[in-house]
Amino acid sequence: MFIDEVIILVKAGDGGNGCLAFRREKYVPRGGPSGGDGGRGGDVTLVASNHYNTLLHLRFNPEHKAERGRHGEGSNRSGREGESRDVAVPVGTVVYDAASGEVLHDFTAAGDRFIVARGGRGGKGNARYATSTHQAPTEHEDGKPGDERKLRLELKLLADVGLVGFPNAGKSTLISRISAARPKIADYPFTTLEPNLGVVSTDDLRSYVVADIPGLIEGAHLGHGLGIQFLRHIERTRLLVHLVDVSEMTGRDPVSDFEIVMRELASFSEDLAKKPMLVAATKLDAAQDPERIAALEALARERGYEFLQISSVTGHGIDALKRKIAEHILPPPASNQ
Ligand SMILES: Nc1nc2c(ncn2[C@@H]2O[C@H](COP(=O)(O)OP(=O)(O)OP(=O)(O)O)[C@@H](O)[C@H]2O)c(=O)[nH]1
Ligand SMILES: [Mg+2]
Repeated sequence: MFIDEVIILVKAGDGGNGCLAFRREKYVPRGGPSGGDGGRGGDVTLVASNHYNTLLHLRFNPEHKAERGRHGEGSNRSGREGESRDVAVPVGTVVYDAASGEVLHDFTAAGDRFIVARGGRGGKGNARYATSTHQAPTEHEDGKPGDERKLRLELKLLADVGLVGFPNAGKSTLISRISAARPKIADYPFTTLEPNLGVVSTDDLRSYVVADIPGLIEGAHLGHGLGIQFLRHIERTRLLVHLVDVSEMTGRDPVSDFEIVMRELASFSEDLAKKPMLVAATKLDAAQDPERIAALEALARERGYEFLQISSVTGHGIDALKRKIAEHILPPPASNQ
């Protein structure tokens, strides 16, 4: 249903050319053929990695080339092999040939490798063609070109982070602020009728997926409001961000909003209620009464949750929230790739 997709071009290294040469040495008249073979070109290999959970890094970087093989040289020296190139993709990526639509590979486990473009063979040098009756061969071969192909990569997105809260708490506004998702936003409850997913990129070009789901109200587990059915979309997330509107516009108490949503989560599933969670007070720009915020903060901290204050309108606290989320769910930066 939610699919991340990217087209990339992969080009393996060409093989190096075989060399045409004859031995030339003092006191050795008419030395034999001595042209070395060209080196093989490098391969391009896709490797499944847990360090990525979207294809965003490839969108910025759609071309991947491996090095060509070196040409052969005289004195029977073969050319060096071209260096191969690994390209990391998230586990769950399906690789298609973009031209034919054929499925080439389905990555299911970290560390899985699949060669998508093979390097060209190096050409033979003239030394290879020598026989007893053909002692001064001038034949030599050019290297073969490396494979080049366009691939379409597809990844079914699973949300890493779920946004929960009352209707109108500002969930859709937040996801539109931190990702390219453009869900409908309006000043009435139940604007969001179906989950939206957004890919959020961090400063170091990593990314995670956030799900915005319809708001919860008291009795949601009994079928009130839009019902609790959408919570299954966030059952497998690693972190919840609980948004609580602290502006006076709600006419309600943020502490009781918070407790109602927590009760609904627990009625749906104990696991969901026990998931790691950040609590974010929203609409700071429209909140007049610091007491309301302080009361919510005290409750959140008492329950062991980190507490942040944001405004999606002014941008206040948004970067801090993005960083906090990344700290919770992303592994430390990969040392290579
Ligand atoms: N002043 C102010 N208004 C905000 C802020 N964030 C959201 N809003 C407004 O609050 C209203 C509801 O925002 P949504 O993002 O649609 O809320 P939601 O939580 O997705 O609501 P549902 O989809 O109905 O559950 C909209 O009118 C937004 O413009 C904020 O930081 N400050
Ligand atoms: Mg919404």
